[in-house]
Amino acid sequence: ARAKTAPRRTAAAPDVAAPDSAARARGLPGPPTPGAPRRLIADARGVETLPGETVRTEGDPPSSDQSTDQAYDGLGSGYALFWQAYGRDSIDGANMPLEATVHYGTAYDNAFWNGSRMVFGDGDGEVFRGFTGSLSVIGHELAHGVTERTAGLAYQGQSGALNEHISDVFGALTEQHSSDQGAGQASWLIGAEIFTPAVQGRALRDMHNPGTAYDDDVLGSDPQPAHMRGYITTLEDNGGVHLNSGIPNRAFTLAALAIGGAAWNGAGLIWYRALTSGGIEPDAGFERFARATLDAAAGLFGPGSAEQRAVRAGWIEVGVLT
Ligand code: ASN
Ligand code: ZN
Repeated sequence: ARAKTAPRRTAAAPDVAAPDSAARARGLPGPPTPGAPRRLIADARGVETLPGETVRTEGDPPSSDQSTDQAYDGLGSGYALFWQAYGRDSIDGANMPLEATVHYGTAYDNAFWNGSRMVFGDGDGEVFRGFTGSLSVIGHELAHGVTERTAGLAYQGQSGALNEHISDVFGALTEQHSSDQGAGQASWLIGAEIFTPAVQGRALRDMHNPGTAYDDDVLGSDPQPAHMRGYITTLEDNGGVHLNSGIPNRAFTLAALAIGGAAWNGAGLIWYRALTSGGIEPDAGFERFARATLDAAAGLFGPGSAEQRAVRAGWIEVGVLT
């Protein structure tokens, strides 16, 4: 079934006026143009100081640096998902510039959203390669910005695991959307590209089969649970936000696969509406969010629709709803 309210919009004609050249010279983006991203990539050149030096802005040709270009292209793909699938114009819905810093720190084994920009390390070369090498990771970090500007899910405990889950959802969907992949062909892997061959790992996380992405003996990390009975109570990782996200992650993939087609149009649209329709408070837990997805599915596809039933079945399967 099709969504009752088609959120897709076509991009507006590009602004005829070229971005102000003085602003461009300072590395600032041109004026807002709905439907077109304004990307700024900076290079920290191996230190942990932000933002770093601006090296590529919107419309610039490819640079000579792979990480810079991966970030630029990846932000373009993330922007395209939110605009084309949901009609959302950037992180804030108002064409906010998409800012990223690459080559952050030395052998830095992570990527993050700092409240205003996405930041990517190069990895240590032993376990991790550069974090810009994975489109699902770039989409994950961009989505942290969207969550912050919408539901504002607090990064602790269940709301924090939901925050992580939302980033995995739109990270995976960024990759699927950019390669026009159906739910059935999707890998559901987050960060499949960033382990070195020395590591026995397929990815950072497997959304469909949580806890199976890598061997925990190698990296010394607890596996993700796939059901509420495995919910992990810990003081580490803000209360296990990167672990317990496995539970809603699996609910999402089950719903997406049952609905079929391109996941950004079905389950992704339902999740986007649940996140942004105003019913989710910053301290929301799994059950509250699950009910918001049922409401969103009913609003988009109708109460009792196959889509709504698929969403409910997903949450029941992982023990969040009964
Ligand atoms: N890569 C992690 C994330 O984006 C960094 C963090 O824990 N904030 O979730
Ligand atoms: Zn995250």
